[in-house]
Amino acid sequence: MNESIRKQVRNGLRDLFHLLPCIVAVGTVTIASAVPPAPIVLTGADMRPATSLNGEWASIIDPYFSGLWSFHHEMKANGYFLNRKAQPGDLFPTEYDFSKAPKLHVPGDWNTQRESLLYYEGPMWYERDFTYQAKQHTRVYLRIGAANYRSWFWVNGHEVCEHEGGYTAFNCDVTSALHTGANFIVAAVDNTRHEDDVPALETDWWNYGGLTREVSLIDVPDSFIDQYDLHLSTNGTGVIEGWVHVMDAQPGETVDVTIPELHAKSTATVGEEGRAMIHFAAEGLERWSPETPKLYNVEIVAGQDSIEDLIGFRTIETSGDKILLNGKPIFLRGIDIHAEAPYRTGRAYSNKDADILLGWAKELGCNYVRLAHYPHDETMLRAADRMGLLVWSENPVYWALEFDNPKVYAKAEQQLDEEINTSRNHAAIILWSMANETPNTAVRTKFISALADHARKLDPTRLITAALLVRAEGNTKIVDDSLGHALDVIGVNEYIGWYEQRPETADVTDWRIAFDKPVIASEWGGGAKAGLHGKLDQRWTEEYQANIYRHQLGMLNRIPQLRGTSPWVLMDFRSPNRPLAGIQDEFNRKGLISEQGAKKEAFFILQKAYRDKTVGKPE
Ligand code: GCB
Repeated sequence: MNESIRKQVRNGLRDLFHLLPCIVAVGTVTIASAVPPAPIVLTGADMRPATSLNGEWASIIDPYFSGLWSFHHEMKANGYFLNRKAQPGDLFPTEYDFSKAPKLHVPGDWNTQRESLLYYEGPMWYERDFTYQAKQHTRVYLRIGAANYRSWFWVNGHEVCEHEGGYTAFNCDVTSALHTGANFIVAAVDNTRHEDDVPALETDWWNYGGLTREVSLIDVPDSFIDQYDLHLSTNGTGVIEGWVHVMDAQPGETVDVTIPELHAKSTATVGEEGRAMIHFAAEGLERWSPETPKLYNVEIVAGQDSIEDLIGFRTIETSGDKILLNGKPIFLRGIDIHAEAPYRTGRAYSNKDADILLGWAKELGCNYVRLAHYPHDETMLRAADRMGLLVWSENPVYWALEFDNPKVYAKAEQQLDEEINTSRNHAAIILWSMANETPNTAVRTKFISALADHARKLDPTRLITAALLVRAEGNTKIVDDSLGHALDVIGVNEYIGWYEQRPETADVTDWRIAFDKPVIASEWGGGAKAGLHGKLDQRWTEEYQANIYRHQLGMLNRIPQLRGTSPWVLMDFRSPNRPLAGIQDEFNRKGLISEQGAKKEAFFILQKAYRDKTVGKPE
């Protein structure tokens, strides 16, 4: 291997894979490899009948990237993607055997499944056998709920897709790679961090690697409904509008959208781009809201394909500095949440995880949650729809990225596309957040403003936000980050009493906000170890944290445009930035609840404020 290629391999094969599928010259051998088709984004795919591939997968750890190297250079003896079994008389040794390899559970990060993998960052190989019965006129998609961060998939030795981005679902066409009978699938997932990734090198959460969300096979007819958007129009009462896109639609094909409970039906013809525009009156519709999270069974039929989704209908707008839900001003009583699994720790993925996390938010008295700092999975969104929790959903543009790099922009935009097109029918989601705490520079503002424009084009029905850093002059907090111009709702993060000054400083802090727009106090708080008690001024005690909450809550009511708040954070979560032994032990301790479910004193302070509605303007 020559030195330059060696270096690229060390860098996670990043550039190498971007050069491929072009021709790669290695010594005297020149090999051409074909690119698999790009994965597609499906709306409502979690509602389709599916063959689950969850369960135990064989795993091979590959810290030197040998398996990926072999794949791209046809040194197939070590090409794990082939899932080769050693044969008598082989002229080369086969130095791996998935059937004897240790197992990893899918879904699930690898870090919390095996002690030796807690800190592992690099490629991991996965393999699973399954049987399949081929059907005529059917396409089969391999649905990956999320794979952090880069991933490659092979079915029976054929590469079926590659993907980048650790928090969004994608779907790979595996139709031609499958056959009736015994099949196998191999995946390589690499969570190596890079400066030009989204997020980049540093985050304040654990870089959990692996097939972290569900994996399944979905059958669809040759022509099928891939994406749709159905929402309540703000221009009329009870009018449902939107569109349904049919992949490879026949000319003149019609689409039916029916809501049986309302006896409402719309039939529309697919236009040139495969889209049928929907617009119909749904008399007697009960609007979705936190108090009445009404969901309707909606049936969509196009040719041989049909899908049934559970959708709530509501409107969301701003008017001056107000947020209007269903036309009425609302105050968002919220909490920030990471996708950290309660009790067992690791990346959250199940209905049970979602029910516990969002159940705690309800117990706090929330009507809203900020799902930080990346798109959470469908189980969280479905639970939020069901429980009546409004959602802030976030693209993983976090802290400092290479904002001047067009490739980084493309990665951020791709993840935003996947997030919106997967989740666009959740009534719970009212805010698309473009970013968290990014430096106020011209190049950053251009980057995130372009993302905001893109999000508006994809989905003009929701509000665009971002969590901004706040600057200070004495005891005045100033919100004038130029990115505010690109947002509908301004999120502000500050940590008075923790990273700056004392909790009491909040009592004498005032705010100057340069935008006539609603403001959400999107982060504030401080750390406490559950069960550690002491004086009010003793850091890490529950008393210190509770004191921050008391003073912050008093201050928030003096922000005239405040329309919501979500302190940091519901539950303690793993972060390598938090090594303080005996207190943090690699957990960010700003949770109101420990990862083992112990509620800290501050939980009850916030609960009382939310229940008594002493924070925020009366609704
Ligand atoms: C922040 C970040 C959040 C961190 C938090 C902290 O400002 O947005 O991701 O975890 O502060 O605990 O420092």
